[in-house]
Amino acid sequence: MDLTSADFDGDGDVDLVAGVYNLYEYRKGRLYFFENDGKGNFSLRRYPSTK
Ligand SMILES: [Ca+2]
Repeated sequence: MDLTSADFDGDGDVDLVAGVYNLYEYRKGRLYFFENDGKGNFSLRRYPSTK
């Protein structure tokens, strides 16, 4: 799993993105986007892999 932080949606708060991959079946990899509400609370926005 990889984790990175940046303001991905441009609202001024630092968000988190976690990438989870499967070495044997790459199509099962997933990307999780945690949106910061500005108060330090993160809401999960899940993005399925599409390719
Ligand atoms: Ca943000």
